[in-house]
Amino acid sequence: MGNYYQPEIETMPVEELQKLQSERLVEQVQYVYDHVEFYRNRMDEMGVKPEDVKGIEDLHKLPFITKDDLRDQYPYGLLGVPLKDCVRIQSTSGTTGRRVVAFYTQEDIDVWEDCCARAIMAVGGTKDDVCHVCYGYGLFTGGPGLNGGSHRVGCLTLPMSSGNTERQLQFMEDLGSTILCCTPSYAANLGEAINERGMKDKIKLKAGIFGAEPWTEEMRRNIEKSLGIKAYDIYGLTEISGPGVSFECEEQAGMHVQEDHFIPEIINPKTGEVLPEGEIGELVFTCITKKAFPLLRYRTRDLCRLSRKKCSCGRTHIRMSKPMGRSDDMMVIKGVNVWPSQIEAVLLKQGFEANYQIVVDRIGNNDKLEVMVELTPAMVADQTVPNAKRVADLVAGIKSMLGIKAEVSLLEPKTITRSEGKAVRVVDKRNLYQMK
Ligand code: DLL
Repeated sequence: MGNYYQPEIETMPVEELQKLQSERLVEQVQYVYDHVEFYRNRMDEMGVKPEDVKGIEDLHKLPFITKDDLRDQYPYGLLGVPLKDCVRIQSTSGTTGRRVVAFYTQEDIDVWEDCCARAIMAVGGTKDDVCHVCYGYGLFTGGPGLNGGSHRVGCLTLPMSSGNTERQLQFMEDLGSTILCCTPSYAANLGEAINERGMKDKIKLKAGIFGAEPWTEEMRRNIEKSLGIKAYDIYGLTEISGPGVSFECEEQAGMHVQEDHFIPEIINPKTGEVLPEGEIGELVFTCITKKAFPLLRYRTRDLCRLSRKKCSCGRTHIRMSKPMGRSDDMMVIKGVNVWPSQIEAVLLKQGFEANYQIVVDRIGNNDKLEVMVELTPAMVADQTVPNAKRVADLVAGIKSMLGIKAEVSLLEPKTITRSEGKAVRVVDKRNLYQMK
């Protein structure tokens, strides 16, 4: 089993890294032009020839590719190799429209698992660890990706998949799980279950690798407290490979993008203009090593910022901030741009847990924002603060965050269904077509 902290790559001086990216990009552009008719047509239409791309400074000359393109090309339109050279498919969890199917050669799987192994090493994982993976297995990339990474590091891997909390806790206790991999909402649920059963001292967890959905810093603190661990963020998407496209190091201050494989850009989602480092915009990725499903300038719809600031862990790979939401998650309520994560931040700041639901409706011409949140058991026990005050504080907090008034209601603990994978927290009854 290898050492998947790869300092010769992960701490490479930025100029060398960019040289490597340029070489790989030039090769990759020629590769997709030669192997994927879709790209050849797009580039021909735009009058761009492969030889016009001489390095990363020419990336902007290439066309973007969107989720709609992937859907139009479903299933084989973007394949860069004959189907017989593919060994795996994975698929997005999308609930609307056609699913996106991504293909992998064995080498693509190796790169992906390497990235996940690096993520596990970055949180202190070694072959002495017991890595408990309760992301879903199957078409979703979470389980297979972290599972493969865990094998590469040499951890004892528990391929738990999601759900069945009793069984999760039993294995966690009996087998001494030390690293937990799941969605942050499921980590919060496991923390709740462990504390309810008074079994925290029987759990050996030290770190968690949580991603696949947005989560706030407040939620990180709550999870760290309830599980007694350090909680690290991991990001990725099926189209680009899966988890491990970027991940946090011990600094917990942004996720290092695996730049030897993926080149990130931030663009203005409305105009497509590339934005300077530090500005918030839509994240775009170009894969420079993938062969079966080679995406160039793929628009993720995730909104975040990039930072080249030196990280004290020694890694030189650029960091991305936590995605603040997706451009298509953004709701326009009473003319104001609202991301669910902003409401979550207010709830958690005021001592609530991330057990909430947001309902948006339109009565006549007026938008109505309703936030329902569970009281915590501690709040129920504490009679000194009246619920009316808790509601008033939340209404004021949301007003000050968003500038709009919400109707807030408090629910009894455990009334909102717990999620085992990605949580669904917003119900928009207006059926509007949101920002594309
Ligand atoms: O969610 C891959 C993954 C699995 C990532 C396990 C991390 C851990 P998809 O189902 O294709 O793939 O969904 C990708 O999920 O575009 C983001 O909107 C969101 N997402 C993923 N990671 C994060 C994160 C997996 N750390 C979509 N924070 C992405 C916020 C995230 N959003």
